[in-house]
Order: sequence, then C-alpha cells, then structure tokens
Amino acid sequence: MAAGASGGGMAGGCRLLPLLLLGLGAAAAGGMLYPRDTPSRERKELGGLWSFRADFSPGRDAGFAQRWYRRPLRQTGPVIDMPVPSSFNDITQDPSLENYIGWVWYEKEVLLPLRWLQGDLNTRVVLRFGSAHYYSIVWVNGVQVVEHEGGHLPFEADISSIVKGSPGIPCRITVALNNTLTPHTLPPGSIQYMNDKTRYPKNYFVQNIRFDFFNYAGIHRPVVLYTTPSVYIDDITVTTTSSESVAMVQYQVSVVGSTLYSLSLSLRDQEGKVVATGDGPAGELKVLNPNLWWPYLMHENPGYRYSLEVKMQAQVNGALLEDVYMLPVGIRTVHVTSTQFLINGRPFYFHGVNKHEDADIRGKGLDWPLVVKDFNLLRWLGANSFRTSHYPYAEEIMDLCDAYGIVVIDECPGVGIKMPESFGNKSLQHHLVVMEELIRRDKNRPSVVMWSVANEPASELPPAAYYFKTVIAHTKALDPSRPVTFVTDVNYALDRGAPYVDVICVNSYFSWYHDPGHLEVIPLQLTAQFENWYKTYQKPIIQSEYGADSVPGLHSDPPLMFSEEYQKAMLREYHSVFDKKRKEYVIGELIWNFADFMTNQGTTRVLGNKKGIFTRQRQPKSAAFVLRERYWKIANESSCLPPIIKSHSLFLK
Ligand code: GCB
Repeated sequence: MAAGASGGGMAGGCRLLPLLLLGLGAAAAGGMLYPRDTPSRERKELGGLWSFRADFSPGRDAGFAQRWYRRPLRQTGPVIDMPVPSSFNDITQDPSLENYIGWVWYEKEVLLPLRWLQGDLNTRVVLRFGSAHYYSIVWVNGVQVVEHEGGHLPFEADISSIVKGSPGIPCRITVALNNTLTPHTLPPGSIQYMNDKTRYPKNYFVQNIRFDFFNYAGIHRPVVLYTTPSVYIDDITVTTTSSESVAMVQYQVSVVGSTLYSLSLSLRDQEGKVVATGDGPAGELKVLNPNLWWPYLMHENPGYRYSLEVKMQAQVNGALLEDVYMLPVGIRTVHVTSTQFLINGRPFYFHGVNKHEDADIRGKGLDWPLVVKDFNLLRWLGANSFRTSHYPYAEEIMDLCDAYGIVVIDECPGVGIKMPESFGNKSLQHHLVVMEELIRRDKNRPSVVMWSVANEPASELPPAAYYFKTVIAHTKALDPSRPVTFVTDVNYALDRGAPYVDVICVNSYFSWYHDPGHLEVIPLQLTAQFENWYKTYQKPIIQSEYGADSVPGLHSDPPLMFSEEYQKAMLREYHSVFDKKRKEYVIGELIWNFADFMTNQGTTRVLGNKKGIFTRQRQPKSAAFVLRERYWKIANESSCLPPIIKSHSLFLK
C-alpha cells in the first residue's frame, strides 16, 4: 500500500552509480563491536560541521573525474557547511538539494592525539560510520579505505597505517555518498529517464520508489575514530537460557591479530558484583538466581542488564598487550507456540507502534533530544514494543530499547520489493549480506525478539517463494535463537512467503485504502482476515499495521476521513476485534504510525503521511489518548504484577 511512484524503466540508471556495479558480495569482515571507551580503547567523536558539495555535473561524476578526494574539498570548488549526523536534504533553502539524486561529497579534517600515533605499532586506529545512506566510498588522506553498500548499518576501516605516517598533521576524511536506488539495492528503486523533449528538459530523470517515506540521505549516524590494541577483541556473541533459579550465558569471543592470547570473562550485576567468571574463547557462565531482562510494564525493574567484561592478553614482541571490552547482557528467552509469543516463559502481547527515523530539518539524522523525547512518549503511551519499520534504527536507539525494556521487531531495509527483477539472484545475494550485517550488529540485544526480513514485498509473485525461503533460512542459520518474520499485505491464499515465517505479521487498512469512509466494514473484514490466516497456518498473528491519516485540528462528527474523530473511530473498531482475537492467537497490535513523517510528494500526502498519533513535532493527536488508555489497560490486565502498574511514572528510569 505504499504510496510511492511506480517503478519505470531503468534507462541509464547505472550512470548515477557507476561504482555500485562492483558489488561487495559479502559482509565486510570483522565483528563491528560498538565502539566504547574502555581501559584499553579510546573514542573520538567526529560529529559537527563537515564540508559538503553535491556533484551537480550532468553525469554526477565530476568528483571522480577530478579526484576530489586527492585535495581538500574547498580547493576543488565551493563547499558549504553540513551538520553530521543529519540528512542533507532539508538543511538549505535549495529545492535541488532537497531532491538531489547522485553523488555528494563530505569532508572533515581532524587532528589525532599524538599518543595514538607515536612510537610502537601497537595501537590500531579505526574509522567507523554508524550509517551513511546509501552507498559510501571513504578516503583518508586521499587513500581509499572502505566502500559500503546500504544506508542503515555500520561500516569501518582500520586506518592505522595511513595516519601513523603523519603525526601532527590533520588527517583528511573524504566521503562520496550516493543515494540512488536501483532494482537491486535494499530498498529497491529505479531511475527513469524522461526522454520526451517536448515535456522534459534534457537529461531529465526521476527516482522511482515503491515505499512511503522520503528517501533522506546523508551521514545519518555518528562517525567516530576509536582505538584498540593491535591484538584485539573482534567479536563477542552471547545467547542465554534460563529457569527461575539459574541462567546460562553462552559466549563466544573472537580475537584478531595473534593466535597466542588468553581470555578471561567476568559477568557483573548492576551493583558491580561479579556473579560468574569464565575463560577461553567459548564457554558458558552460570548465574544463580538471575535478574531476568523483562519488557517494560511486565516487571517493576524492566531492562535489567549485566555487564560482561571480556579481557584479552597477548604477548607481542616481548610486550604484554591487553584489550578490554564491556558488553551489556540481558538474560531472557523467547519462544513461539501456535498461539503465543513467550518471553521468559510468559505470554507477551505486543501493544506498540511502528516508527520512522524522521524529523523536521535533520530528516533521518540521529538527534538525541528527539530520541529521548520519543522514548518518553512511548512510555507515556504504555507501549511495550515497536517495529523498526522499515530499516534498522541507530544503535543508540537500540541501546535505549535494551535499557528501558522496549521490545523490538528488528526489520531490515527490505521495503518496497515489488519489481520482478528485485527477486533475482543479485538482489537475493545482497539481501543475505544485509541480514548478516544486521545480525552481526544486533545479535546480543535482549530487546530484539524477532527479525523481520521485509515489509510488504510482492510476495504473491512466484519467485517470492524461493526468495523468502532462502532469506529466512539464512537468517535462522545465522541466529537460531530468534523467530523470523516478514510483514505482508498480500491475501492469505496468495502469499508465497508466509509458509516460512514463525509469526504472521499482517498489515491492513480497512475503511481507508479499501472501502474508504466505511468504518462499518471493519469488524467483518478484520475478523475474516484473522480467521483466514489462522486457519491456513496455525501461527500466531500480529496486526503489524493499521491506522488512518488525520490532520491535527481537523474535526468532524460524525467522523469523516482525515479528521481526528475518524482516526479515533477507526482505531476503536479495530480494537474491538483485537480484544476478541487476542484471547485466541492474536499476539500483538502495532499502530501505523507513532508520528507523522515525510514522504515523497503525491496527491494522497499532505506534507507527508499523517497517520501519526503524534504530529511530526511530537504533540499528541486525540488518537494518542485512546491508545494510551488502551495500552495501560492491557498492561494492567496482563502484567504479572497486578497491583503495581498504576502510573507510567513508576516505570520511568
Ligand atoms: C503501508 C506501508 C507503510 C505506509 C502505510 C501507509 O502499508 O507499510 O510504509 O506508510 O501503509 O500509510 O500507506
């Protein structure tokens, strides 16, 4: 149901992404542990103002032809200040930058601490991007250090050998970034050249997309430099099992740089007390009387995390190298039955939202005030969960989900997979790589209880069966501990991906996109939707989207579409069916959407999608109060702590 423009021909689309054709083929090596300050590691933030230029040359390729990365960017032409992290689209008054498609260039000069560069070769310096949308090439002092495809996951490069040669001299980081989407990117898109000279200027083209949010681009998440010793902890994987009185934490640690090292591990509780110790690269820690990680509103102390301290020691040329990394660990289990979703053995009902990374001015750039405000609103609402519609969110957001006990369905950027060519081998291989990168990043997060490999693909097409069978099998092989789903809006009898999922996630917009204005059809149609899916698959079902646009301040009684009353009335009709079916096999409801968000312009979008229960500026519409009452009521009914949940303020840490 996404309202994007439909995909057109691909004439010349690749001209905008000449280097994309190289393809990376596999997830870049390395564990990509989140950079933290530890006794052996330092971190330097590179946020702030970067130099910026969009390449408006006809082929968008002047930057490569003239090798802009060879010299300071300001010496190759005019530059403007661009904040990082942020999308570049809404920063200036220039509509051609807002809608720009092609390569843009960023640059930052940074002085590194001498202690990182001096003397021995035992310090490793790494440059890491939390995300940059969509395709990135990075140079340091004119030397290419990394290329990365995909706009929502981190990538990094060891730049030690480049920066060590020039202590005291600023190090120049240049990034070329391309936001073009093709049938084989994730999300897919297509470039359409308009060749009718009577209607369009020369070389006119548009980016077609089949998803319903603005394709914001830029360096969206923090860029940091960090250090490790030259022999270092590269990756840690933990999984947990538990009963009431004892939990096991299985771990695996990989070390890079030497084969001669020793590892010791200690698990500390929140008081700093060591509750278990271990050694070696793999093993199991036993925790007696564990504090389990519980979702928000299921326990008076949700989001409990231990700290796993991993210490590595190695002898290198007679010197002792030590690396230390601290990983937060939540102990919890997840199981799916034919009618329930169990967290720590107790039924969990998802009463939550779908979100977007989206806000005025910064677009999809990470913004701490916005992030914290959103978590405060979620908890005010009594929401216990969200889906990262329709791409992985920032690690900093995921950290807060872990800490606050907000349960996450972690979705990859597989949105708008509609064109037949997007089901071919090239797309499939890339999708597998994206799942590898996503699981590598989020595998240790207790908040993540399920992977979603796509949103509303054309899963009725014949190649969708093999495609989703493969992506889901790959995901399960990478992480056998979590269920896998994708979100569908295809009829239950036609969907070819559903046989492979653990939980059915269905989107429907009865009385909005279908039978617009007819609220009275909802009970019948929604009941039939649930019964048909359940009869066919005997798997638990989440209503993963439902909702209505409302323009804040627009009122109408009886309710008419786009008024606040209509949005409320539609929600109430859906809720009465949910209340019947959640006694059976419906395990969740996620409103579309948490807040209004920007989309492409179109005849059905009034400055974006208005299905938020909050405005884009995070003010509640009337529907937010309906949902708040409902979510708190459900929480009180289903909590294992009946009398405790009286007010949300108890749960704000
Ligand atoms: C959907 C899509 C979502 C859209 C929404 C809508 O089914 O999954 O991305 O924004 O409908 O409002 O059209």
